[in-house]
Amino acid sequence: MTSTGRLRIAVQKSGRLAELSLALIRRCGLRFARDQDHLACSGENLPVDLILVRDDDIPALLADGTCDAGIAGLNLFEEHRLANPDGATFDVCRPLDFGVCRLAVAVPEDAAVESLHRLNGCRVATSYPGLTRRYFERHGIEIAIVTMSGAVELAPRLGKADAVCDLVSTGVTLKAHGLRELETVFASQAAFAVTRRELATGQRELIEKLARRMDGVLRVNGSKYIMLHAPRSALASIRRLLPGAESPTVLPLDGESGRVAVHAVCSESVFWETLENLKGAGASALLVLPIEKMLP
Ligand code: PRT
Ligand code: ZN
Repeated sequence: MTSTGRLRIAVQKSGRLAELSLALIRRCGLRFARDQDHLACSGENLPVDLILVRDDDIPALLADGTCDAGIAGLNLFEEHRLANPDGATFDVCRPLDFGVCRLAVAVPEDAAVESLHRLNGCRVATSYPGLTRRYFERHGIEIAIVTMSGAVELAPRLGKADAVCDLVSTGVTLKAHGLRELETVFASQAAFAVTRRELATGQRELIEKLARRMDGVLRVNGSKYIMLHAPRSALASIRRLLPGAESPTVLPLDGESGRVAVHAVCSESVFWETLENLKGAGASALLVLPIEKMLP
């Protein structure tokens, strides 16, 4: 807890997670203004300050209690935990469905390496020595780790390593560097984590409130509210066509005994094909609406 009693949440200042982290916090109802120095944002309607830092610093800021909570990649949280086995002083509470990537082993395209075991005795360049070591140890493969803070993809070409273990999302960067992906070492995405240091009751409650709101935001990601009219006789086939809808609401239509209105929350994407199929099954007056928030 900070001396001011305000909650401090660490988020990436700029980079892949920065905008999406702020957008999520905004959708949780926090209004904030950037401070003059652009190093923090002050919450205007809740006692929360957002501290804008490099993502690599976030696990340590939570571990030592400088910040109370934060958003960073699971790759960084787990790497920090492995590097500090006695100091697991934060809890990863929620994966957040963005910043999805994988830490993967890759080798030069023309290398005669068809399985991981062929890397026995080889050098592997990475920025994630802890995760990489754990993976190879679990597979009983001995490697020498070459730790690099960036430009890992260049290591084989520079003669520094035989393979790399680096973050991948589309795989385009690996290809551009003449590398072939072999295996996933760790599946990652952005996550919300909270310090294990002592917090005042009000602070803990505020974190829990924000975490519940994050759940509400995540639940509606990609969900849609569908409204349509249909003949009562077509209800069964229409229900089957509604993507990921649990129990639709069926309402009578005034003066039309054979027809009903159907309202449903669909947890999967609603494509044009879905709507066309619904129409084919007898539905009319179809409306698809975005859902902003949802509490169970
Ligand atoms: O300045 P700061 O230290 O805050 O940022 P950074 O440059 O260290 O990190 P940044 O913004 O690149 O990534 C932040 C987090 O985003 C990472 O810790 C991951 O959790 C997540 N993430 C998701 C990724 C990627 N996707 C990703 N593709 N992080 C990095 N990459 C890099 C990867 O290292 C490689 O260079 O993108 C390249 C590969 O991308 P593809 O699409 O070509 O496969
Ligand atoms: Zn970083």
